[in-house]
Amino acid sequence: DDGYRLWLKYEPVTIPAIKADYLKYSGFIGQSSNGETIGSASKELQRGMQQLLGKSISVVSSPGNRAGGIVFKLKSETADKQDHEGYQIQLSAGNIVISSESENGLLYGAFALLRRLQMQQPLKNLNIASRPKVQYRMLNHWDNVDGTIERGYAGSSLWKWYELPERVDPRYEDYARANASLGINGTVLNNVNASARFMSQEYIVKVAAIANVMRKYGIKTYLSVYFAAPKTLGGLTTSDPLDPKVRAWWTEKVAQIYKEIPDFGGFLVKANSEGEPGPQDYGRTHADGANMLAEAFKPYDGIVIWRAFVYKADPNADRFKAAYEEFVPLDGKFDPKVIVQVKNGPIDFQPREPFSPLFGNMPKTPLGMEFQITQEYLGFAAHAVYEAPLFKECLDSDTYVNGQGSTVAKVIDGSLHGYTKTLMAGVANTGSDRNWTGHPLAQANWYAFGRLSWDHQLSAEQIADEWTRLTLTRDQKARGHVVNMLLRSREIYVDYNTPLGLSRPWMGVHFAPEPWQSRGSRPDWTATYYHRADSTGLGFDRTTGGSNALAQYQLQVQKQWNNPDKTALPYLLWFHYVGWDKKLSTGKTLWGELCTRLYAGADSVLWMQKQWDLAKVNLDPEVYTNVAQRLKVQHREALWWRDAWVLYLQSFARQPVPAEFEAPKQTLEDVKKSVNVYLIR
Ligand code: BDP
Repeated sequence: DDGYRLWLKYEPVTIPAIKADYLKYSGFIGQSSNGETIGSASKELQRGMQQLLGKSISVVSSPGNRAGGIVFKLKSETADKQDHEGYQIQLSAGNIVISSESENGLLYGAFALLRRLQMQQPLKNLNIASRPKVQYRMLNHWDNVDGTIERGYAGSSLWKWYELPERVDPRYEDYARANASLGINGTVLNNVNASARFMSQEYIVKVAAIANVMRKYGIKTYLSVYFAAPKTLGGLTTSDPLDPKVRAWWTEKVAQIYKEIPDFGGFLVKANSEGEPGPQDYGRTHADGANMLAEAFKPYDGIVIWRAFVYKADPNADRFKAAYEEFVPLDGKFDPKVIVQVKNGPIDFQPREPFSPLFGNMPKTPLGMEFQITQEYLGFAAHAVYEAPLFKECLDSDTYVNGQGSTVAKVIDGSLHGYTKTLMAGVANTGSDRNWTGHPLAQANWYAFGRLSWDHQLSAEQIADEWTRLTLTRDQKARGHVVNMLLRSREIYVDYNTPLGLSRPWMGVHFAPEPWQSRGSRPDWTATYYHRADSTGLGFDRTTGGSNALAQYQLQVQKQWNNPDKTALPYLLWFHYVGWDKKLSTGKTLWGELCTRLYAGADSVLWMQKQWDLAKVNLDPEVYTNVAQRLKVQHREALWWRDAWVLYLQSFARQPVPAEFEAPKQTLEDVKKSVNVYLIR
């Protein structure tokens, strides 16, 4: 198994009674309306049933009173937009009936049915009704024109710009199928650090060729835009959003795009962030910039997604506070076509972050969630880290803005503030590698993101079990081992990588440990800025005595985190500077607890290897070996991380490694040398 088929493997049904049951509905597929997306739904059912049951099924356009098939039923639309994409699957008059108000819904219903059949679940009393909790469920690709992917670890870009539009790689369709099977309905094709080239007619027709494939699977295509494009591409003297010529340029540009892509999704914008141009270059606000673009979309369905990932290079500022400070004053000032997209945490996709204080604090502006699926800070494609627990931890966090139970999930699904638009985006981890994601287990993260964007109430465990069943093995015991390992993997990673609320100990490429890195092109691009280790202690004081970032949260949240004695240990160093000898709730000192976690984390990778081995007989040999080898890399690197932290922090704490652990065999200088190798050109 080379992993190409992902979770859409449709392996033959092996339980005879179940197979007999399924065969009862294999007489025909009833598709009475015509449309591209419903056509894809029928095609997928044909493909799935053929492989699951070994029987080819024909599609009929007027099933009449026939029984013994699967029938699509398009219902008339109701006012509720979210119902629109929902579906029902029921047994009725001897058929399996999939009904929805939209073709997208029928497609999602078909995939949901196939998921069930793949899991060999009985059809008795089949009665499923599901609707998405979030309206825009999308992937963000950080793919560049030259085929590279920013923070991509699975080969090069899927999009072959130089071949397009004439040659349309068949892989685009498999990509679309995989996404549609999860309910993902949008994709941003290019990097947020965008090239203006995507706004040229040459590229618009290339994008249109991809959009033609996506459309068949209910997926809208979006582009990231370079805010200064009116200047660099359009030849204007300015890109000032209040300049009439600039506005006209964008209006014209958007019209040009819609000519080629009538269902174009919209723009994603990174502006005045990490050196990207933006409205502030002209003394304007984020709202001025976003609203100008929104105006260009007025005649169309498209939207503007404006990112809130901003921070200035100010040595005295706390980067944690930056997005809130820039965006909260703009609440209510954005055009209704704008969604502000916020990363889950206040800094940047760290292995663990508190939730972003923007959530709950912009009731008049639809805020969308940005998760990172690609493992920029989670060990690239070498480490197995199942991300659903990370996503869930954020979604389940309570902002308390409207009292207890005001979770981030309720901000995102719009129920807390009555948002008219809702969005969840994931920075994609796909690439040209045959198995799409490099690490075979990283497929689970794409899967988990998609499933949660449809229904954030699913549990991390449920999703892991489902994915494992569809992708790796149907055997219950083997599944247990794999799921167990997946569920603990993120915590294990945090333990050897950034325990107790540490963050950003990386060198430039975010791969190797470099907690000693103290010089960078800006202060907040050094490791020491974040951990603040010195001879007396460690951690970033964000209480009133420090940066007071905590004040950006509701009182109840502040109470959770403002007292170092009461702060949950996973968040301790996010909010407090703690003395080396301070006794923690575990009974150990800070130094002792750090060592314990770093050692336990690294050792636990051996435990992961064991879980994987226990499942071996029920796994495909190719997949088994691939993961087993990567787990060896992971262990080697976990030890590297452990030693780097222990030796570096020890130079401040000046204490021995607790007796129960074997002190690192190397010196700090040795570790530094081994990291420096990665910096040599
Ligand atoms: C950081 C990445 C950088 C991205 C940036 C962003 O290191 O490559 O461009 O986020 O999200 O995590 O814009």
